[in-house]
Amino acid sequence: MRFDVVTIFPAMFGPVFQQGVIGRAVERGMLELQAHDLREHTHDRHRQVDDMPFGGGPGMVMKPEPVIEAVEAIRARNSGPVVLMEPWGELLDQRVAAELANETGLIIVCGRYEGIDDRVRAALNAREISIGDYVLSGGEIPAMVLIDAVARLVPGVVGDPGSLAQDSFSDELTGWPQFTRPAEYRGMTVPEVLLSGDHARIKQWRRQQAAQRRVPQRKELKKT
Ligand code: 9D3
Repeated sequence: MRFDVVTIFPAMFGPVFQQGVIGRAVERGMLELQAHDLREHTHDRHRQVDDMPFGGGPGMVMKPEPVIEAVEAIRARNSGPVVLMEPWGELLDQRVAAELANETGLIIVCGRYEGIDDRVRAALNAREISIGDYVLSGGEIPAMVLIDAVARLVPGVVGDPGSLAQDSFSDELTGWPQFTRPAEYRGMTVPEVLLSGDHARIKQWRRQQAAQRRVPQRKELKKT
């Protein structure tokens, strides 16, 4: 799967795409990730990517032409849908990530300032996605979150498919309490059942613990 990101801060993406599961998948050629500098698609001397909002008001708005021309340049290599990272977008969840993982690629535009000129959304038939109801300073970190969530669903990216979606999405999020050696540390012990070797009892204990984690702070993590 191919991810092309349009941003005024392409350097933010280098280190993130070189680490861990994603970094290894890039090295193995399963994923292609490229960050494109929006300023490369300006035509004026000041390489201006923003301008004052029509109608007045504070802040600046991302100009439409550099964004549309950047996406047009990427189109030759990436036929996937365009996603605009915007704080008012559709909330990212595992269902949205799984849907996007079916694509051969994504073209992701990171918003900055007060937002992107609204003609871009219509012109590119773009989907707007937010990662949650809190205010960040731009769409770059949200784009990294989206790429991580989608990329690990691409077959072969996560080495052990058993560590992916075991029984359900909510189980994958919830999991159960984990312990490793030593069996006792400063008087704190590991639940006896995990040392018992009784796999049926262990499975039952883990299911019950996972259910308990969904109560009370995350009641919305129902079985799906
Ligand atoms: C009142 C005007 N605000 C937007 C309706 C201004 C504004 C706040 C924050 C404009 C841009 C931003 C920067 N955030 C993002 O670009 C962003 C974001 C976020 O802040 N939270 C969660 N998901 C995302 S995706 C992109």
